[in-house]
Amino acid sequence: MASQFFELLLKKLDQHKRVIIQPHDFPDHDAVSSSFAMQYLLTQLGYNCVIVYSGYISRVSLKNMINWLAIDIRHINDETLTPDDKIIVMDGCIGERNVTDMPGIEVAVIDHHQVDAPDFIWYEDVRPDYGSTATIMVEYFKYFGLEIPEAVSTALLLGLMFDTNSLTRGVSPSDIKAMLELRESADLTLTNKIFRNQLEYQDLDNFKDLLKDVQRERNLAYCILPYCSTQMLGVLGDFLLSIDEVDNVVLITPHHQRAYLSLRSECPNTNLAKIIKKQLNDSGIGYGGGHKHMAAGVIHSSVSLNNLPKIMNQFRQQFRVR
Ligand SMILES: [Mn+2]
Repeated sequence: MASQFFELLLKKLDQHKRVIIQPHDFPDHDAVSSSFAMQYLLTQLGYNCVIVYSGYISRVSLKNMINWLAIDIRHINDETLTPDDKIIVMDGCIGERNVTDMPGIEVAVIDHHQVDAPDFIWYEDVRPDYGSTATIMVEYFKYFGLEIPEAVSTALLLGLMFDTNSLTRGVSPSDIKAMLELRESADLTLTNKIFRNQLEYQDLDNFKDLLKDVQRERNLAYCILPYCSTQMLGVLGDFLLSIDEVDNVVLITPHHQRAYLSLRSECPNTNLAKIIKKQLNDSGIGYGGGHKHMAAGVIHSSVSLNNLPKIMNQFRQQFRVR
């Protein structure tokens, strides 16, 4: 539960100055919705907040969520941050490669990834057993005895549904409780419409590429794809995981001299966050992270793309020993 420690953080924040809420870069539904909820909550408590993100938002269902729920989220290039700004990081952690170090001081981290918050943070709430940061936010509203308005509920429900793939991935009892509560106050027609329409017609080309090149080794499906967006990489990974014979997925796609990875697993004892950190961070060829059953990473541009088959082989080894 949110605690008196969060109230201590609030006491340290100046109500006359704006507070920056920063979702992780290239934010997803959970990052945007939990930031939106934090913005509403802090506004109710008398603070002035702005949501600032880095990267870009290209996924159609996320654009729909932002537009239809009128979420005020601003790009870092359109906001002037000062070194004195106080930043609350949502669904990510400062120090991780997917959280840009913006001007200002990071004072809080609220996240459900496997992360270590740095010591200089004033407040941290990291719950790797939770399916979404949205779930954590539902508990914050409860702590303050505040009702969650319809737009915020709808967004949080979407964050929870996307991150847990409709309660099939990384779910805790708290997520189920949060889902029940959110369904009471969310616009379910809008939620389902945003959730169902995840693809655009042009995305079918990525499926064609996948079906042409995908390979299988026992319960592992893997593929080095021609360029495909990181969001689509996740969609394709979930698609492969829905095949009965496939329990693990490794996808790699090159883009602008770099390469992006997406991993999925439905094996209870597999920890993909550990695997990807071992293969990329520890060997120095890139960086990655995430959860036990869902992880992502990037290979540095200094690594030749000719090495991708070799890197893929190293990942295949990880699933062989299990
Ligand atoms: Mn999340």
